[in-house]
Amino acid sequence: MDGKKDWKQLWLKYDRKADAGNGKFFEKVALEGFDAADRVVKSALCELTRGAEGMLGVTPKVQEGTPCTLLLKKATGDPEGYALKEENGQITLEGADEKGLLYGTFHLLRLVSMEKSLAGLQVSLRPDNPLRMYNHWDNMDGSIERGYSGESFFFENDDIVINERTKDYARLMASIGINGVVINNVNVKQAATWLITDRFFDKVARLSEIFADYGIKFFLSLNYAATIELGGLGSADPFDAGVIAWWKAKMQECFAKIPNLGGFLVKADSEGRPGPFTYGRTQADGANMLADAVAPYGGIIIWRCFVYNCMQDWRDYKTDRARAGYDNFIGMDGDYRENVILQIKNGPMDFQIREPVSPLLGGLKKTNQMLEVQVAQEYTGHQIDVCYLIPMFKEVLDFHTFCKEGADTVADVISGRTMGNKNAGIAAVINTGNDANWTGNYLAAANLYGFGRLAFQTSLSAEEILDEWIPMSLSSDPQVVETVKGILLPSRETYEKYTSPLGIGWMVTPHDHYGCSVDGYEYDRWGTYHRADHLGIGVDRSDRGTGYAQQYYEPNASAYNNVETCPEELLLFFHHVPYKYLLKSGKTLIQHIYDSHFEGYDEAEGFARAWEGLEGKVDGEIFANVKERFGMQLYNAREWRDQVNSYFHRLSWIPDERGRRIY
Ligand code: GCV
Repeated sequence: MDGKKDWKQLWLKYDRKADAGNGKFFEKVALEGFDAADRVVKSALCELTRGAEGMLGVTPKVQEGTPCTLLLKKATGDPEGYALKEENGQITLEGADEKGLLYGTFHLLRLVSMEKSLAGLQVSLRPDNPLRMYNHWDNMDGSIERGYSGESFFFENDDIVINERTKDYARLMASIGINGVVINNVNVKQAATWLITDRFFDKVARLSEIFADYGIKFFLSLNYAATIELGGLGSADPFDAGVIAWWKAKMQECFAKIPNLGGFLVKADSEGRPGPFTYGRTQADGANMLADAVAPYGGIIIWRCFVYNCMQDWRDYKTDRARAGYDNFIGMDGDYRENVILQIKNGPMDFQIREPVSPLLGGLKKTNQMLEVQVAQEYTGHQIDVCYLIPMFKEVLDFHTFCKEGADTVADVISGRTMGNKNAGIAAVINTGNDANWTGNYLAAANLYGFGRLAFQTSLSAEEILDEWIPMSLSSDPQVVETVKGILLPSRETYEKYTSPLGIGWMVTPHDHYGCSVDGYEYDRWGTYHRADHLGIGVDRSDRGTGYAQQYYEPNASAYNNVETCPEELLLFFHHVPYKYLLKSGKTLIQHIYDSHFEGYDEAEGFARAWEGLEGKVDGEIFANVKERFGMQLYNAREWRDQVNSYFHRLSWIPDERGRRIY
């Protein structure tokens, strides 16, 4: 087996599988109602051949009319939906449209890859979320903001790269149901500002065509101040007639030159990026101006809500960064154009290992919303430490916002079920780069895969996703499946245990965000404080403190407001609590901090040991890659454990009840 080739294709490696009676279904394929010349249909057929040849040794014969063993049929149904049915030795794949056909094809191949028998198969699915997007934070010089797996495969030296990986990428994305991709960083600077000009149109169009073959809409991040930087205007004021006219003409040009363009993502008035606030205008004013410019072409504007004051004084206990998203956006609920979607990070701070769900999600009742999560492991271990994030994403999706009876979970809101809207969905900051294995740590590909699958079918459990990913990516040997599940499923909680406790977050090395630095951000301008002193720790966000808890609907607001009813995993996010406070476990807060840090390290050691047991059972390169990462994770976990424990021991003077070594 060519190991390298194998690992490059991730879960689409299509190596030989047990037939399980499946080979016969791929022998004779017929199309009904679909045009074989359509680009997406072609991709589906191509994939079918590649998968059947690789996994089953069968080369499908695509023929006209029946009898056939696999009928690919156009049928009515919800957009992007499909149904699969096996009857009398024939499988019928009904696609509501070409994308449905493509997704159904990948479904079939997934089952083959998992060595499941297709006999008696019967499923009918449509995606739960209209938009299922990956956001790249790739810069045109080839670097990736918060990238932990090499450089960009879209850009280098301020130019666009198109190669074999571009198509491999599009296939991988389509196979998990991704239907939109933003290729460049939301911090749009220098050359990236020029992506919407003749300098790059040709290559951008070629790139977008590759995505079109796989039913993926192409998006770009925009520089809000392009009117100044490209247009030579003196302003980016959304009410300025010259600015409005410039964008109208620019959008006409963009949509004419980039055939598969879906719209734009905008980070404005955030972390130094320009925006409408400069001109005394609201976020809605800025978003609507752009939305009007893209509306004639069916385009959408995805506007990020990550707007906060990053020049805070740490002495100021009243200003609360957690409040900012809600405070900046709630007042304009309902003021946005129909083709604007607000993209909201899952938590009110910034992708910490544990945060409450942002109160803006569902807080907004008349505005299109998209959830933004981070698959790139910025604060969750840099794809060195293993941290399977799907359980966290599921918690967010299942959260009851209490915005509307019967349809109040975040999943309801972002799927469009709450408001009956179609411009809604979910996006993730992606964890890929040009490393041979795409994601740095091979196990981090479980997050890459899992996000797409969850976005398509929110009801899938974190474990079900692994039951797919492990056999497709590593091996279907039960020992491998069980061991890897045993590592991945608890890994988020393990990471949480040895890092910052009970929702307080941060305590990371500033800027880099890997490794422990308890006070790294404590006296800085970013609004990210733990407020620890010799008596206790935590930020008072109750009505006696910053009042953040009041941004939720009841009963969440009261639950968070009260230290007794606040979920303990978020205790320090909402309250300043004495070290001697008794938790429900009967332990004091300080003892919990000590215990969880010792436990977290021990669990990480257990993962590393378990992986050792897979030597010879998984591909050698993959084995070595993950083993090397575990070595680094253990170093990191030990530093975290000992620095956090020592810090709080020195501050509180309270000894560990179990007398373990604290420095
Ligand atoms: C793209 C955090 C990250 C930044 C990122 C920002 C954002 O602050 O550290 O690198 O910038 O979030 O989401 O815009």
